[in-house]
Amino acid sequence: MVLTGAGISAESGIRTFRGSDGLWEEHRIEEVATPQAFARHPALVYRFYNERRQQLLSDTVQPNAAHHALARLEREYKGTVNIVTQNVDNLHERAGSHKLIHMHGELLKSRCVSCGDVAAGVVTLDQHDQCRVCNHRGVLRPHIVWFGEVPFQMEEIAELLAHCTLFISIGTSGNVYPAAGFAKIAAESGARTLELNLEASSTPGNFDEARYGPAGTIVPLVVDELTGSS
Ligand code: BJW
Repeated sequence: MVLTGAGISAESGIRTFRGSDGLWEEHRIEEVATPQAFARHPALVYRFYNERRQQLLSDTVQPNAAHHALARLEREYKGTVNIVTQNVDNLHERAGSHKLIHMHGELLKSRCVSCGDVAAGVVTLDQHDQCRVCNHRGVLRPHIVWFGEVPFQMEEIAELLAHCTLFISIGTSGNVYPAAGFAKIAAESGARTLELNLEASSTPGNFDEARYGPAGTIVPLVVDELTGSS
């Protein structure tokens, strides 16, 4: 089981949340990524996600060596590889990963708060958009898990945590739960735990082993070891 966070996409040009440049127009992520912020300042929140979609769809943002290495791991590893990503970008799937859970949602999807329809291929979204299924207006929100909301596919994730033999955490600071607690759960279920990060996360004690460096460099090396290519 591989858990990924914003650090794996940093070398693709997508900013992390809690790095020194991790602000959006002076707003902390906690100020724009909550249901309360969306209720109070919908235009601000729509614009935050519209800008991030524009960036994700620009030619300069491409999967990097770490995303490609994980797709190779899925193809070549002798066991099953499941990726659970906290990232809302689509760089894992563009690199060729298939067994993938987006626990915090997906940037390029919208959700109707009236009928629940989830639509893909979203570029911009605002208060006036109409749901393609129920036809109501002003009901489409980003398909994103905000603070205080329950992440997606938690039952499948619990199954993976209970049965995985190796748990690898890549590029996540360990500040946001429930993901920050996954390594501990996996370890308690008997898995070996490995952290790959630029620097130690907030929960280094949850890992049997850690390797520090840019994901684009260290993830391919670990994948080589796991597939016997080194
Ligand atoms: C590199 C690198 C390179 C850089 N190579 N590495 C008190 C205690 C415990 C919990 C709570 C609490 N108070 C409130 C809570 C719950 C809350 C929470 O955790 N709050 C904390 C702030 C304390 N959590 C929630 O509300 C969650 N829901 C929940 O708990 O529901 C209850 C429930 C759960 C389960 C079952 C039943 C009920 C929801 C959390 C939603 C998070 N949403 C966001 C934004 C939406 C997505 C978006 O807009 O993009 O998700 S917040 C933001 O943080 C985003 C990320 O996915 C998430 C994690 O961030 P990540 O990926 O770790 O990024 P950074 O920036 O923090 O770290 C980057 C890392 O990369 C660093 O370590 C760098 O070193 C590294 N790095 N360059 C390798 N080149």
